[in-house]
Amino acid sequence: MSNFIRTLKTKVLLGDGAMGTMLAALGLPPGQSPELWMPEHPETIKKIHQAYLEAGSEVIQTNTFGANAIKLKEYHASSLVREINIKAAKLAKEVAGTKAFVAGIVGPSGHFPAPLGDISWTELVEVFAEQVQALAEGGADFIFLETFSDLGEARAALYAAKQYTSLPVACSLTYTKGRTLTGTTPEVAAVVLEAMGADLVGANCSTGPEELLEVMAAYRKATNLPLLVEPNAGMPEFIAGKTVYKLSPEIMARYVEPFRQLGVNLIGACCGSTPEHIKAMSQAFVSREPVWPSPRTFPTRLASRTQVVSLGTSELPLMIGERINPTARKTIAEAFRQENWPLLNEEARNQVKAGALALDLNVGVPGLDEGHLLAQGVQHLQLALDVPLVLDCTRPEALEKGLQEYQGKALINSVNGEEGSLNSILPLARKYGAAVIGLTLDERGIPEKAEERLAIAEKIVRRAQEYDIAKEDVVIDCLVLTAATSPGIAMETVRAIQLVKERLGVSTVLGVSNVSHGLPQRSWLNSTFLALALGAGLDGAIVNPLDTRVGETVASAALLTGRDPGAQNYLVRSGKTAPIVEERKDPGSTNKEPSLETLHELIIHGQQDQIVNLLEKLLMKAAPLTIINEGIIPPLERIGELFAKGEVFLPQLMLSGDAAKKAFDLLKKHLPRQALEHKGTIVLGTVKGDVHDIGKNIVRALLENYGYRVIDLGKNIPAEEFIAAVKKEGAQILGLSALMTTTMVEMERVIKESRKENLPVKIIVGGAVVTEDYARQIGADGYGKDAVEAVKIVQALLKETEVG
Ligand code: B1M
Repeated sequence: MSNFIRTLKTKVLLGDGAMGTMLAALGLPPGQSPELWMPEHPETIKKIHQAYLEAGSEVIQTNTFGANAIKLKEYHASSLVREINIKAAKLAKEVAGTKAFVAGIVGPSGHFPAPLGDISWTELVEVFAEQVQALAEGGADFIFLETFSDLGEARAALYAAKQYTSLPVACSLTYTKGRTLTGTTPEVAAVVLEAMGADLVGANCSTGPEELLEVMAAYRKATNLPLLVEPNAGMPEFIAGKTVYKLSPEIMARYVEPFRQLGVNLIGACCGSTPEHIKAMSQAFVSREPVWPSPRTFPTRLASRTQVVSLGTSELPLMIGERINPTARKTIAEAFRQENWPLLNEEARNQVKAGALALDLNVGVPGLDEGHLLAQGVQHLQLALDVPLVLDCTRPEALEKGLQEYQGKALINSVNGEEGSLNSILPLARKYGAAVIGLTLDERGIPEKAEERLAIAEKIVRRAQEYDIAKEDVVIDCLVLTAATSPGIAMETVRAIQLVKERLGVSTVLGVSNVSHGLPQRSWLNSTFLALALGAGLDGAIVNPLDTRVGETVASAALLTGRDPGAQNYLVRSGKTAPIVEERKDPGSTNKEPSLETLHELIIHGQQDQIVNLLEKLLMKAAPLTIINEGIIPPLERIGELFAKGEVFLPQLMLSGDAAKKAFDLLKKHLPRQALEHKGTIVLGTVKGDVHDIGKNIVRALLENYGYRVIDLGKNIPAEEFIAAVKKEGAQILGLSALMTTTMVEMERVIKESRKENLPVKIIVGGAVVTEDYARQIGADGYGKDAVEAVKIVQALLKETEVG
């Protein structure tokens, strides 16, 4: 065990505060990279480390937050990664000596993993591996991954740190309203990161210490690992052109003891904090003794990016949907062949709607590339649904591809007692932080007797533990053969489950449907056998959730075996009580009524596949502009509200945006072309920093349909580009769109710059947050509340130009 971890076990350590805030105060020019500034100013960096050390910090953080190849590329300096990280670690070490530990800081790349973003797992791992190796070489005592807002990216960074260094690794995410940007809770983070091998987990940055109290309490509930917290000195506020953090050293100090009492082991501060904050915090400790939770064990926990589900003796039996499996289903095999992800998503959604709390994903179609399909399947399913996935694949190379893409804690289906299987699958489970199903078969096949199956189960558990896989992460499947060939044999499986539960105490799962293979009325046999297995202690079943008899059996057996206290689940399932959490209404399957409400639902759920079909029908009843105004805009507003309330997260927002775009792209072809009135050229775009373009595209389509020449520059457009285009195209009108309060200020800049150049152009602005007042205030010539209004304003402005 490293000295750092040993120390943490016995003493709560004090971290340091902000680097950026201090650098700005000591002369870092605005817009410059702090990491690239460092080699020329080593004494300034050391001065900051020294100030924190003197204030009481026992952990000093390297100035390397953005020192990865992707961030440095923005400054054409990606070749300097190694040099800068080594240098920064050495500088920190020189100051820290033996008085403090050096944390090798790694910040996010600025890109989300695909499909949410544009970067692959392999690229992310390469980028982080380069940085962590250099930090280790420079002498860091541990790697500190901080301010991650996406669990997928954090997983890649953690993987790189564990695989490419032998240092302990701390991993910290940033939270707003209890979730990261892409919807991860502290509980999910704890489960996933612990399984991936993190040595310390926690939260930094965020909105300040008050909110992080609850976040840290949730972490402590979910893990026995050491915890860390480093809050901002409050929410950043923009006052008189400057970013201000309002929490004083005294206020920050008040949170030190509450954090220690919650069980946090490393307490520091983030943006806006200074050595004064750290000094006040160091004086606020009543004791340095860590507060550890009383000893406890956890059930088997699986997680998606947003939720944890548990499997174990005191949990409700877990229903795992079996239907995405091409083995006996031609439609599924065909869907994989065609890579028809909408159909597979729908198959998945239907199972979840029917009560599945996890989904088995089997992509094994002979002749197809299983690794590619598993990776793609994982990407699509995890974007569309919140339930954890069970990766049903025994080919290690293919399985590895799926595990890389999975952003939660998967369940691998499966390993068995054969040496080849144990030696290839267990290391993958360890490396990628997955739980694993162990099948009770080996080189000799499936043993007949329950005792022999127990022996294989014992071997699998032991071997998993040798690979450092926790016992609770091994789930035993005692296997059932079809009752058609040997009717009595099913009871041997039931006996094996009982033995495994009694002797090994691990969780159990069972692929149930095999029992009825080749027999009529399969549902009778499946549900009866399931009831017997649940009675023997089965914890989870891989079943067809659409078979209502199966769902009813699970709910009834849960009640009868004492796993459903207060019969809460039973009452919900039997329709006697409303579900505690109301599900988002699901539009369900094919061939909807062609109504605007259906279009709303499809956009809210980001279901693109049925949109074209629906629109074709809707266009027979309503004008394209009506469908845009009444069918596309209201659901986007609704999803925006849900997003603002923290009820949906960025991935869903993106899916809805994509669905709306698809609808709009079709509708715009149907917009009637109007007679040309005053021909003119309009340069249009969404301003810098803003990637919203649906509204701008509507404005463009209407203008074009009115016969104007529109030069659409796209989104995220800097002022200079707008100005250059106006000059080049000889445009009479410049149209600016912005959707966020943070980017509408950019409009003012564009207007100022174009006025400075005396451009003979009229400027019109618009976008959700822009008001007529604001438009006037920033000197725009016109404001369009919506696209129709925008056309009218353009017409009027062009008339003015002519008159002028
Ligand atoms: Co984002 N987003 N989003 N988003 N998003 C909003 C705007 C937000 C209000 C949601 C919310 O929190 N309630 C919020 C902004 C909050 C604020 O600043 N007050 C927000 C946020 C915070 C974000 C991110 C920061 C989220 C994050 O990462 N934390 C991020 C920002 C990324 C960036 O830009 N740097 C982000 C990302 C995204 C997606 C990429 C996922 C996606 C956009 C996809 C795309 O556009 N290609 C998205 C979406 C879909 C939305 C909402 C839900 C819908 C926007 C939309 O298309 N509306 C939105 C919530 C909302 O607006 N209620 C939201 C429909 C569209 C037709 O309306 O664009 O207003 P609108 O256009 C209208 C009129 O305003 C006018 O005509 C159009 C047609 O009638 N108009 C003009 C527009 N431009 C005009 C120009 C003119 C004249 C009229 O003259 C030139």
